[in-house]
Amino acid sequence: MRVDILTVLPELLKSPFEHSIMKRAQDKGLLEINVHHLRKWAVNEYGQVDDYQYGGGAGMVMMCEPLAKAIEELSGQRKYDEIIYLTPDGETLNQKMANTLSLKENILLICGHYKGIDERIRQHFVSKEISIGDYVLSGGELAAAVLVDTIGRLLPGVLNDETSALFDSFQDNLLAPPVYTRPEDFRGWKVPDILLSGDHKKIEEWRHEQSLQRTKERRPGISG
Ligand code: 6GU
Repeated sequence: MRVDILTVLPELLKSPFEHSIMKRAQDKGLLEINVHHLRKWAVNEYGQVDDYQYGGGAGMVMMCEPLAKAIEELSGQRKYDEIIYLTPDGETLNQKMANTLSLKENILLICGHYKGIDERIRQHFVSKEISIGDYVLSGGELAAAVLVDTIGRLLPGVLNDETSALFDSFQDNLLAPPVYTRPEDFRGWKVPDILLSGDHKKIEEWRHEQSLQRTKERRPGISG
């Protein structure tokens, strides 16, 4: 999968992809991430990409021209399956959306800043709008990093058996069960006996039961 990202803060999008599983995905050639500085398509020599909003009010709006030119230039190089605008008023990201997006070949992400982007870009170029939750970030970059991470780890071949996505929280609409590692007794806090029993069938039943219980308590809205 190839991901192109349009941003005015490319620096924010470096380190999230340079470690661990995202690094491995890229090293294996399964994920290609290209970050593009929107100022490359600025309207003047000062690098302007935003302007005051019509109707008045505080806060700048990202202008049509730099965004349209950037999107058109990038779209000329490849066909995007989705052009996604990261915005708090988009559809809330969940595991099902991540699963669906992980099947795409090319996606373009647009990171908004200030008051957001001119509505006409949303109407004429954007195919999907995504939020990562009901709270406000100062820009779309951290949301884009979250989106790419959640998609990237689902690409076939990225995770191995030990990190398999099959056992993630949400993969079957259930939260993950609790996990423990050595020692068996830490300050008198014991690992549940069942996990030390060696009875794999019983252990699986216990884990499933824990998942159901957690989901019921913490996500009463979703059904397992
Ligand atoms: Cl995608 N962008 C911003 N600026 N804030 C957010 C968000 C996105 N998702 C949740 N909050």
